[in-house]
Amino acid sequence: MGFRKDFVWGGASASYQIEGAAYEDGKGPSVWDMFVKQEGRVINNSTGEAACDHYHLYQKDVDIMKEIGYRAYRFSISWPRIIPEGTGRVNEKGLDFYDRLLDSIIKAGIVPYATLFHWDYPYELFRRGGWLNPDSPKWYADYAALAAKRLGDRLKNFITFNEPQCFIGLSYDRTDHAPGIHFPIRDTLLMAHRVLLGHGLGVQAIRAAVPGAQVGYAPTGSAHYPVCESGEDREAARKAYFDVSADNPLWSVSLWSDPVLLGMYPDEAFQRLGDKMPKIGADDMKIICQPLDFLGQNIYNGAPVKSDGKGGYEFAPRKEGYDITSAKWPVEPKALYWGPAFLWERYRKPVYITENGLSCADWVSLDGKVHDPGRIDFLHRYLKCLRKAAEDGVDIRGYFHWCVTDNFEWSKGYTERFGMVYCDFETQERILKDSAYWYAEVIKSNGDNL
Ligand code: GCO
Repeated sequence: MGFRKDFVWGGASASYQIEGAAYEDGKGPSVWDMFVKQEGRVINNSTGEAACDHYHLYQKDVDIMKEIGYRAYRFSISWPRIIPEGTGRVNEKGLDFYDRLLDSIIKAGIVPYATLFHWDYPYELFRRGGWLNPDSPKWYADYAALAAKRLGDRLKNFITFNEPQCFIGLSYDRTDHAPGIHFPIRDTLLMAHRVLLGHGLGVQAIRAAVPGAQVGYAPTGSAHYPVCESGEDREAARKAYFDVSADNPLWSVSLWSDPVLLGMYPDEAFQRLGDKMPKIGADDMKIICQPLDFLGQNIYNGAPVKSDGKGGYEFAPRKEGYDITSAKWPVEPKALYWGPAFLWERYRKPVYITENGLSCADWVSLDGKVHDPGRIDFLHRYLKCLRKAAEDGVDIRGYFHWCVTDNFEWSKGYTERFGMVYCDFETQERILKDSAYWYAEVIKSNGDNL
């Protein structure tokens, strides 16, 4: 049994976190370029202006991916690098970069998966109201059309959005991420609706430009799991996973995925949010719910849930001193069993884990190597759970480890190392960590060695 023979093993990254070259070759500013200039927004006031200098060192990175044996690589395209003002004028030099990158990935025998939007929103569009502007879905679709037309001769796998929960919730509700301005929930829900419309129009644009394209979506969410696998707790965990909480509705899985995959908002959204929900136009749900080829899901953790005995759910306390990563996120391997299982049950779409991983306090040892036994153990546990889900009938197609190289971790700057490859941000030297050699063996055996 185990994973499918054609299982897609790879790693993921995002443009602003690795590319650097923030002001080179005609790239326009993104909200992140402007956000990092504000004192105190990012730890140590770090920026992604240079990051991993992947813009210049991409060949080195692709060589590393080849050495690890990646079958696929998920990267993101920077919208303002190819359309500096977000709409209109095209920056050929920006497109040339993605041409070079794609050629190099394909030459290495790796299949490219491109995320069209991983948070570096064009600053000029932000100044025009961003996702509150009624034209914003069309701006996105025009950008998607350009990227698909220009790169679609080699690029066949597209992901419309990465973690809308974050680029709306963390950006416009909690303000930890760019542009970092708080809006009332009524407005953030309207932004969400426009993002969803952008997704639908974007899918149409990609399909029109690239016949046979495989198109998916990559939301996130904590994947809750039952304390006992028995009926009641299981039902409770499912409820918890797909709930829309009144305090933090933008973090919901169903609010963002039901419209896309089922053509409707979950009932809980209307129950909890009432008239704060956006007005839905006659054709909106039809536009939003385009046929998709796969559901990408970013899963890092989850929480134990049990039945409250009244048909509802409650979170079960974790033991004192439970396992955590450097980012203080809980270690919860079961999330990679129950997350895909619940998603498959509800949406019946092939699932890709588009991100999973952890940050560790990695450094270069006296022997010149980077030893990260914690990462190996973490991934080993998680991947065993994912394999079990596949064996139990969940249609799991692939797994992208987050991340290839250590990089700019948003408001945490360079203080969190998520990579399988160590990056010295002063010298730009890369060193494969022990986990990279371990992952190479996992890929070689298609996960049978786990
Ligand atoms: C995320 C982002 C990544 C993060 C990673 C670790 O999707 O949240 O896609 O950019 O770096 O999740 O926090």
